[in-house]
Amino acid sequence: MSTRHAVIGDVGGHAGALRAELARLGVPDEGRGPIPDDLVVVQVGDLVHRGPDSEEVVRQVDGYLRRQPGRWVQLIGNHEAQYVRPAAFQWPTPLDPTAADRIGAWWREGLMVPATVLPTGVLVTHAGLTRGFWREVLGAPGSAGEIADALGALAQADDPALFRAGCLLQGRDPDPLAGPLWAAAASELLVSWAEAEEPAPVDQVHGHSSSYDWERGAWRLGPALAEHGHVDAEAKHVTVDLPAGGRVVGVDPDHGATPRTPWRSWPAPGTA
Ligand SMILES: [Mn+2]
Repeated sequence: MSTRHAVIGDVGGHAGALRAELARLGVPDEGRGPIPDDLVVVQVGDLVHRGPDSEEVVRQVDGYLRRQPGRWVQLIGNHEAQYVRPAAFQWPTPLDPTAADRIGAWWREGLMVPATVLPTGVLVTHAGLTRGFWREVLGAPGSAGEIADALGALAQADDPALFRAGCLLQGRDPDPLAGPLWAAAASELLVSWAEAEEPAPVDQVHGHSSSYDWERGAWRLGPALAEHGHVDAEAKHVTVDLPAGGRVVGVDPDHGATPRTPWRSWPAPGTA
């Protein structure tokens, strides 16, 4: 039986929106039940904060990670990182201790990881891997598997480089070494690869931020790069084909205090 891989973007504490999407993917009991046998869910991180039900989201995902290991792949986002190391920023409504402890345990037990590779060889991280980070911090590994292994090794070593922020936290100029939990889609991630003369070593899928502003209906990219982009406004996906080769897909629907609708997970092509 072939296995579908669905990549779910940032959930932002919206349990209802998560369940609705899971139900659409075939999860029974209106999205509360087990993941079906023909489906693997990859969630890009930022499960929590913003919306009203962060604790419920964490409780449901904890059930999948504990009872159906392998059917749910959980990546760490910068909002989960708040609970696995000293907080990088102040959040006005932190998680209750049970949810915070669950996230900490996922990290310690290796149930929450910085990167995964889809069966088609596509690299998935929270914010995307910038060219600078790939080259300078990882040493330019040549394949998605080697990149994911290198990021996993940084996690094992609790290396602060993995958590390196960028302009979204520091409010300064784009940082060429912004890490895969923080890189801004337009100014740090896409610009870094668009400047390259050689093809990117991997295709990528990321959440965290979007190179298209859903609120305003406008690109955050300059016109030359936006010309290489394609927007799926129904699903809230942005695909950019890099000028020198390689594809970057953004799947962050940018939910706020209320969920942005409509939105969908990203079905990994070739795994349906
Ligand atoms: Mn994020």
